[in-house]
Amino acid sequence: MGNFRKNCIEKNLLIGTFAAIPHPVAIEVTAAAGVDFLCIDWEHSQIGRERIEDLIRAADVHRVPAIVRVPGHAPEAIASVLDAGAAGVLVPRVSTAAQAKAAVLATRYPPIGERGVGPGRAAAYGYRIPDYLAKANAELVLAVQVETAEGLANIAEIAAVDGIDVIFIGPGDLSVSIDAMGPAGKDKLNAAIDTIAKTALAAGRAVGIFRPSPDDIGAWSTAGISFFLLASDTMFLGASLADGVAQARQQ
Ligand code: 3PY
Repeated sequence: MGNFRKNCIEKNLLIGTFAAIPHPVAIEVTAAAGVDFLCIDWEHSQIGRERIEDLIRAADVHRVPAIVRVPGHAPEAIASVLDAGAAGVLVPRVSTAAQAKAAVLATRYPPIGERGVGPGRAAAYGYRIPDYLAKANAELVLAVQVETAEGLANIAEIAAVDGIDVIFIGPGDLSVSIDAMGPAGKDKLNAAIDTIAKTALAAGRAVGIFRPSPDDIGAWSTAGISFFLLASDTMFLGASLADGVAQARQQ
């Protein structure tokens, strides 16, 4: 099994960030900053399919595993980024066991799943298909994102689906979906996150979460969450620049 998937499954602390800037330079800067992995955000950025392959290539140069958040559940999108060499996928808005099972089928080759064989970059453009087939099911990470009221209600069934490595919580969407936005909704949101985390951990899954800042990583890590996506390249760029400008103006 690849080290990245092993670290996910063994619930070792992993700190990554979303990559939303469509240029390999941003990937190199992110990799140099010391992240354990990164997640190229195809769902919520202007990164296009062709560029994803170059971003993965840049991450590979720095030996940082790059997974891709696909824009939906389409098996073609999942296969396409895995063929490009992604270390795994993050599938958004998984709210039922059937959707979780479909993500497994799209990510894994037979006999576990139904992923089609292609001569992409991951398989050295066809020259190493047997080698890639032999290791892909063992090494690729499948994270499914639970971020709706329906997903919260169905978490036990979702977490029970074999082939899922990480249950990833999207607090932003979840807060909107369960009507727990802003400071007034904080306790309700935290209770929902806690329910998802406890249920997924009890089913043996690793648990991940998005955090916009590092402030409460320690608390969530104590609760058993191990796979963190901390903000994004654009968010860090904006926050750090705003801070620098503010400090400069004070002098
Ligand atoms: C959420 O918080 O809903 C997310 O999807 C994080 O990217």
